[in-house]
Amino acid sequence: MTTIRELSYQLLRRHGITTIFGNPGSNELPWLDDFPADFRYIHGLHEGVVVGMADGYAQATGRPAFVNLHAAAGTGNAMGALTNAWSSHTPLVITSGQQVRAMMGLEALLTNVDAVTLPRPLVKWSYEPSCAQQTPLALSRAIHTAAAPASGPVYVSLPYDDWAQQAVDSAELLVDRCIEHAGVPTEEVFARLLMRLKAAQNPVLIVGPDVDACGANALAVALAERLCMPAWMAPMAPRCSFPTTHRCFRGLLPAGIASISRLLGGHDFILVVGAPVFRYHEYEPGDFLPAGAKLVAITCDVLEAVRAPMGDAIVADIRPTLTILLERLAQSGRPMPLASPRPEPVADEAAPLRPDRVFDILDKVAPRDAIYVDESTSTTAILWQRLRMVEPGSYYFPAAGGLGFAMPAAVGIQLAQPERQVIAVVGDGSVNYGVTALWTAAQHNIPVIFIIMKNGVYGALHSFSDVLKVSKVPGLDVPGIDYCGLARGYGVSSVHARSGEALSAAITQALKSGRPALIEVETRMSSKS
Ligand SMILES: Cc1ncc(C[n+]2csc(CCOP(=O)(O)OP(=O)(O)O)c2C)c(N)n1
Repeated sequence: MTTIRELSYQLLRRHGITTIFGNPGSNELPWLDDFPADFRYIHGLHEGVVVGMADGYAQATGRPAFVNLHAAAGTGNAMGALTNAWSSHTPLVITSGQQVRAMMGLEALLTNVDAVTLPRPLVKWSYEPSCAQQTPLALSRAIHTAAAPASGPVYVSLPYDDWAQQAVDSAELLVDRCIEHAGVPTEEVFARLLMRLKAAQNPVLIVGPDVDACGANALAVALAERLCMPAWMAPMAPRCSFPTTHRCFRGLLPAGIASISRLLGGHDFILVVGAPVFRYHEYEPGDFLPAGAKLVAITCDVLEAVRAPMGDAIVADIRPTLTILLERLAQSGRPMPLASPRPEPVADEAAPLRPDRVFDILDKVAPRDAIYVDESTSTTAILWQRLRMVEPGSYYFPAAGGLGFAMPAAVGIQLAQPERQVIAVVGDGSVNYGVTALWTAAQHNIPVIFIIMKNGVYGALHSFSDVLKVSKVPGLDVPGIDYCGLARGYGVSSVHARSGEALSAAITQALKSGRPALIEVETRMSSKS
C-alpha cells in the first residue's frame, strides 16, 4: 500500500522534478516529513523570492518547477512574483499547505479560506481536491497543465491530513502518464502565410521571448537571413531571442504605440514570432501599424492572439512551425541588411560612473556566454545596446515589470545552468524587493555575481515623472542603504566600486572566486549621462 504522500514523490520523480523551492509552515510539515534523500529543498526566506527562484529555474530548464508555499499568507507574499511568471509563460506548479480538513470550515488559524480564488487571475488552473483520494490526480493535472502550451503557473491547495491516507491502487497509473503536444498549422494556413511572405516587398521580423523559451533562436536567425529582413526584439522583452551581434539585428523595440509604428515605417509586412502584439508601457497614442503594413503573429498563446488590437495570428508551436516554414521558403534575392554600427566605447571615467561605462566594462570582462538577469530599470535600453548576447538563454527580465525578480531568478537560473556564469544587474531600488535571495545563494554556494547600480534613486520613476509631467512626487529616492553591509549580513562577500578600474577588478575577482559576490557600483542617473 502506498500513501498519498509517497505517491506524490513518485509522481514528481517521474517528471524529473526533484528540486523543491519553498518556505514552510505548519501546514506543510506533514508533506516534508522524512524528506526523501534524492530531493533537494531550496529554502527561500520570503515567498516572493521562492517563486522568483523557481521562475528562473523553470525558464532556464524549460520544465515545470515545483513550489511549496505556506497557506494564504505565503501565497499572498508570492503574488507579485506570480505576475512575472504568468507573463513569461513560466511553467510553475505552486502548492500551498491547507489546514486539516476537520478545521477548514471553522476557519482555524492558517486556513486558506478561499484557496482556489486567491491566486487568480495569475494562474492557468487553481484547485483544491475535494477529498484526499483526489490529490494524486490533482498533482498530475497540475504538472501537465503547467507544461502544456502556452505554459504557465498553476496552483493546488493541499489539506495537510490528506498525505497520510492510502492512495487507491489506480492512482499509480498517473505516474507513467505522458502528454505530447504537436501544434503545427494546417497546409492551408501555411500556404496563406507563404503567399504573404513571398509577396512582401520589405518584410521585418519581430521576435519575442517564447522564441528563446522554446530554443528556436537559430530558426529565427535563419528566417531573417532567408528573407533578408531586419529583426527586432519585441518591446519589454523578458528574454533575448536573437544574437545582438547579428547583422540583421536592429535592437529592442520601444514600448509605445507611436514609436513602434514610426520605427517600422516603410515595412509592408511585419512577422511577429513568440511575442504579444505588443507589450506596451508608456501611453503614446498613434497608429498601431505603419501605413500600408500588414502583420501576422505566430504565437503559442491563444490569449495573446485574441487580445492583439491589430493584425492576424496563427496559434501554433513555434519551433516546428518555423522549421516547416524554412523548408518551404526560397532564399530572397533582396540585399542582406547592413549591420548596425556598435556604439562608441565610453571614455568618461569620472565618478559616479555612467551606466553605459559600466556595461562596456561588463561586456569586456564577463565570459562571452554569460547569462544576464536585468532589473536595472532606467538602464535597460543601454544594456541592450552595450552587452553582446549571442547564446540562447542569455537574458532574463521581469516579464510583467514586477520588481523583486532579478536576484532570486538569478539564483534559480544559476542552479539550473551551473556551467554558465549568471550576472544579475540590479538597480539599488530593486534590490530591496528580492534581497533575501542572497542568503539562499550563500547557503548553497550558488556563484551568482550581483552588480548593484547604486544611483540612490528610483531612476525610472524620475524619467516617468517627466513623461507624465508631474513634479514634487514623494518616495522616489532611496538614499542611505549599505548594500555591501546587507550582503555581508546574508553571508555573501561584497565590494564597493567607484571607478571603472575598481569595477573591472571586482568582477574579475568574483569570476575567479566560484562563490556568490555582490558588487555595489556608484552610478549616475542615466538621464544625467
Ligand atoms: C513590485 C514593484 N513595486 C514598485 C514598482 C514601481 N517601480 C518601477 S521602476 C522602480 C524604480 C526602480 O529603481 P532602481 O532599481 O533603483 O532602478 P533605476 O530605475 O534607478 O535604474 C519602481 C519602484 C514595480 N515596478 N514593481
